[in-house]
Amino acid sequence: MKLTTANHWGSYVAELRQGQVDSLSPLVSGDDVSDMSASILDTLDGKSRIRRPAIRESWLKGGPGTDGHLRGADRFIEVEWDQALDLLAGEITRIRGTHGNQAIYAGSYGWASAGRFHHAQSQIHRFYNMAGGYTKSVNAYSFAAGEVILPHILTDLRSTMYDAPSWYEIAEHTDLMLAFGGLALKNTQIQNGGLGQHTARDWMAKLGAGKGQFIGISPIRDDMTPELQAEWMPIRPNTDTALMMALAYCLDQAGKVDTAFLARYTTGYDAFRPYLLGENDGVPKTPAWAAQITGIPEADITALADRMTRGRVLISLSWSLQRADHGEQSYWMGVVLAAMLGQIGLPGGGIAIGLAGEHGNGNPDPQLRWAAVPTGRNPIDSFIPVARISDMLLNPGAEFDYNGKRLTYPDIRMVHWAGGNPFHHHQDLNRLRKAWAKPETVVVQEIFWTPAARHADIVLPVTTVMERNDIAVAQLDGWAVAMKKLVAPVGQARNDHDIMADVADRLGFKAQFTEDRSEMDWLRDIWDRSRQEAGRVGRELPSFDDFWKAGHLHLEGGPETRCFLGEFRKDPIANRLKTPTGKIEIFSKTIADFGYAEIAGHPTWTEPYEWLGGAAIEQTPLHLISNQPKSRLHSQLDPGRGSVKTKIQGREPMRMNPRDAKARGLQDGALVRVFNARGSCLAGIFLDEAIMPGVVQLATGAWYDPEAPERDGSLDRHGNPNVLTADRGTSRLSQGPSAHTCLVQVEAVLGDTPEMKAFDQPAFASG
Ligand SMILES: Nc1nc2c(c(=O)[nH]1)N[C@H]1C(S)=C(S)[C@@H](COP(=O)(O)OP(=O)(O)OC[C@H]3O[C@@H](n4cnc5c(=O)[nH]c(N)nc54)[C@H](O)[C@@H]3O)O[C@H]1N2
Ligand SMILES: Nc1nc2c(c(=O)[nH]1)N[C@H]1C(S)=C(S)[C@@H](COP(=O)(O)OP(=O)(O)OC[C@H]3O[C@@H](n4cnc5c(=O)[nH]c(N)nc54)[C@H](O)[C@@H]3O)O[C@H]1N2
Ligand SMILES: [Mo]
Repeated sequence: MKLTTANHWGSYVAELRQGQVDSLSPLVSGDDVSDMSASILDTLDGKSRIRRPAIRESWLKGGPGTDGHLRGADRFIEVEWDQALDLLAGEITRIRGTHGNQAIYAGSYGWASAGRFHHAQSQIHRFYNMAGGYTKSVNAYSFAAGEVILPHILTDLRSTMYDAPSWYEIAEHTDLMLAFGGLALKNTQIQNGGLGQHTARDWMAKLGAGKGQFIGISPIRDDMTPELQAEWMPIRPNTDTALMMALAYCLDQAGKVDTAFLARYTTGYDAFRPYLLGENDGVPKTPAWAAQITGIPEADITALADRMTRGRVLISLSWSLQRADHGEQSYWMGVVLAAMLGQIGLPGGGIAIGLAGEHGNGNPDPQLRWAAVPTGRNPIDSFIPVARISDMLLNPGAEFDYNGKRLTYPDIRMVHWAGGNPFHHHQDLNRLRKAWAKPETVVVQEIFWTPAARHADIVLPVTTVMERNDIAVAQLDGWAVAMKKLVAPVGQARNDHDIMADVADRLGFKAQFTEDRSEMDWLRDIWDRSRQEAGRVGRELPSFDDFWKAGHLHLEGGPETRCFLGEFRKDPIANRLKTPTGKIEIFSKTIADFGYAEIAGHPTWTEPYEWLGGAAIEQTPLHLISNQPKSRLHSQLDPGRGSVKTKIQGREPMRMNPRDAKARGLQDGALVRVFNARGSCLAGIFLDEAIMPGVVQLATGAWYDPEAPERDGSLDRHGNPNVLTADRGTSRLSQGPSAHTCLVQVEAVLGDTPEMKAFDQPAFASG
């Protein structure tokens, strides 16, 4: 039997034999499905799977709050579902009654799985909204700094995704693209929510063969795929703002600034220009100045500025740029530079944000707004910026700044996670472990014994997409795919929805939570509402039954030119931006009035807290780029074949320039210890000229594997870069994560090395 299935990294036809999935092949034959696909089947019933509900031993024996510091070190006791859910319902009742709903943190950030209905975050948020509310999180790890600064100066981040210049449009119109942070093809393997067909590589080949010239400005050469035939301009990490300023300086000095554009569409150039020219700080932002900071030769900067004065120029900013100290600045300065060129709102020109960040960003297929599970309203207004979780847990009652507001950290007694892995995504895991020891109860719903599950008190086993029915829609690529149940749940795994429904039952609101609908009723409802939505924009979707039978749908429509901010360009009065002045804000009075010392009213260059030009290079001379992994989606399916085959001696590979390896006497394939004052991990060395000297690259996602979990600051045996990164907000404006700001040292590991155990089951005690 053949059935369709889908996930964040592709769509497939599954061949079933005797109740097992025999094989998966791409839904669109010949599709460039990623290596991640290889990991789906071998993890399904693999050794890392959670098979039964489990409770942390000290918590079960001593009650809530017992030995929180043993989270991650304690044994587990497997229990029946009824007992686990009674304990959970009892805890929710106790905490609500004693401390109020805001004492429950259920922000539950993370990617979970594709599927409109069984979306873990939607389910848990719907549940807690009905249970009286919870402390939530705002913004995403991906682009928190961008999400906060962009509405002040340009437009919301969502429209930079949905209206982004498409590959089609770039191929037609762009003469020169400056890709700050590159256009990493590896990142287009996935799309949040699902994707029908991988098209980015073909588009990049078209771009490479076309008239446009591409410059990858990045510490890593392969952030531009060879198909693009791009030039590589290696840059010291976190110094892009300085380069942009020098380019702006050259344009200004050459009289090439589009002053008519600035006058009509922007405000504040006159406040910024004295800074650019050094009139108020005595530092003109010249190419010579930027050369010192960026490591890019002065002449190359001057020549690049000159090339930018001809033809249609697109300034492209990756999301990675802003996951760095003062990450707001590269976005602000990128917008200013594009404004000075005067091409914002023209096809293939101006500014693009997040292109190639996922498959859909740049994909020219038609888009549709798909319906989702209604999550309701949260009656509690307590929230944190998403990456402030350790700060919150460590400092209840403390005040902090965020986007012009003075806020207070709530006193969290219970943490509940479904569909995310904070021991993957958060920075400074040693600090997170200390913070994580504080709540009285930690609940994690997971498929696998991930580090987050191992650090919980109540662990509830959850199904994968292959064990339930759902609908994958690729918001940005025009596909919808029926995700059909292929196999029976492994062990005692249950759907997040069913788990929450049974807890709701114990708390007295099951009927409200489920609306008395079955799984298929929900899918039909989501489909029917999407169909109405489509009707409003003149599109006709088939009935649910026809869709389900066909297994997939691809919206008709040719490649689209979206012309980001084109309407604003046509008529900046009628189509004013949502910024306070309705214009692009080169100077923002709002931001200036917040009075944060670290962020002025216009873009500035400020040294990051750690960088290759700073004092810390004495002890830690290498800049660590912990970018997105090529072989995984974050930490997902790390135990799977596609990821495991990339490991070196069972550890995460770390790429290093041969020059830096030679200086340390390191051979290709050697095991190393990577360390700084915050922590240390093991990694396997992969020598590669594609990494600029002074930079090392260790992707995120290796499951955190502390050698001595009962001790603070233990060595991670596997290679999770977040034991090294700093837990510091980008600035008080957005408090975004700054993972890409990190210096380390690397040394050879001699003698015996501890075994990596992250993929094993935890230790169990009998009940
Ligand atoms: N150093 C550093 N750190 C980073 C970044 C970086 O660049 N550098 N990038 C950051 C970014 S951009 C992001 S988005 C985050 C990603 O961080 P996360 O989104 O937290 O990472 P994932 O590994 O995708 O975690 C999803 C978890 O959900 C589980 N899961 C999947 N499906 C289901 C389901 O149906 N139900 C339940 N209950 N669980 C499910 C998976 O098994 C997995 O453990 O990481 C951030 N962290
Ligand atoms: N295969 C795969 N694809 C993914 C994901 C995944 O886990 N796996 N995750 C998805 C998610 S959640 C997100 S948010 C996006 C993230 O998309 P991005 O944020 O763009 O991804 P990264 O891989 O962190 O960074 C891209 C490149 O930016 C460069 N870079 C880092 N710091 C700097 C800097 O200071 N200056 C310059 N010029 N370049 C720099 C690095 O060389 C890096 O390879 O990717 C998505 N795509
Ligand atoms: Mo992300």
